[in-house]
Amino acid sequence: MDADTVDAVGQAAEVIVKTSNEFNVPGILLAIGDATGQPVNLVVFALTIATLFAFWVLTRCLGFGGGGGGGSSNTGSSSGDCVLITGACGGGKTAMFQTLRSGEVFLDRTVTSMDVNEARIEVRSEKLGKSKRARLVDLPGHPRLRAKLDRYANGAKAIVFVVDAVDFTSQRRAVAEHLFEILSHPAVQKRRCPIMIACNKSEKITAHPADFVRKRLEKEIEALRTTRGTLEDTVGESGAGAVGLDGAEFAFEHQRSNKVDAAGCAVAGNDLESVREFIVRRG
Ligand SMILES: Nc1nc2c(ncn2[C@@H]2O[C@H](COP(=O)(O)OP(=O)(O)O)[C@@H](O)[C@H]2O)c(=O)[nH]1
Ligand SMILES: [Mg+2]
Repeated sequence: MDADTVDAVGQAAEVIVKTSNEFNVPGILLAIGDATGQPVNLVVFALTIATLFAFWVLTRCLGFGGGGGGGSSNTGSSSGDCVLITGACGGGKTAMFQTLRSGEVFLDRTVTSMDVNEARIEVRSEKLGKSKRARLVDLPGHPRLRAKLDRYANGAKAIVFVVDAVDFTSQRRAVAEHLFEILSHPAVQKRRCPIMIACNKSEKITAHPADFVRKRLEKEIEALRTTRGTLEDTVGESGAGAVGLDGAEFAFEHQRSNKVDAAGCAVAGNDLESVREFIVRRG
């Protein structure tokens, strides 16, 4: 049970106590006890459990207590077990989400969408010989990523950052800015979310290898760090956390709160073992 549910159950217990005072519940229970031939304590116990259970089911159905789903909740999936799939538009997030969900390659059927896709699915890594149930969230690339991240980061356990490995060079600045937002996000740091840079479309001969993408992103983030450091105090007013170490050129391994790895993958051909392995290990 998560914090919201515990809270809701607490409120339910209060209602039961109040109601019992108003309606002379002890008297009614005595009558039920007499009629059923059960000791009154047992009847009270059974009724309390039934009421709490009904209340819990009700709170789940109404969407309290962590469900996310892109609704109006400002905490996203607060149960803390989300694997966020994020990155710039066109990288293949939705194709990856749908392929992981259905097990069938899902290509050329996606339309650019601002909708958040969310599903609880079983992810299997053949390499690890293990499966894990995880709640996947396809978080669309958005100029105002921060708003979406704020909504979902509090429930994130791990992040798959999808990069188009073919178009990477032309998009590298925007991709780095996007990743910077994630790395500096207070909730992402606080929750110590592991991050996988998934270099998608690797089946294409023109795709850049994961190591190249990783190193190039380190350089771009270093450049951003320098400009942002002189423009604003990112650690101060914005609430963002520090990225990298003072006095050292940026490297992902300096990111103390988040382990960052990069690996190639391709939704095409369902070559997603690196992503599945990451989710099973870290999700
Ligand atoms: N060649 C190739 N194309 C892909 C792959 N994954 C996704 N795509 C295509 O890339 C485009 C954008 O994919 P989409 O999932 O909508 O990207 P999103 O904006 O990140 O959600 C679509 O035309 C996909 O069919 C891949 O592994 N290889
Ligand atoms: Mg999409």
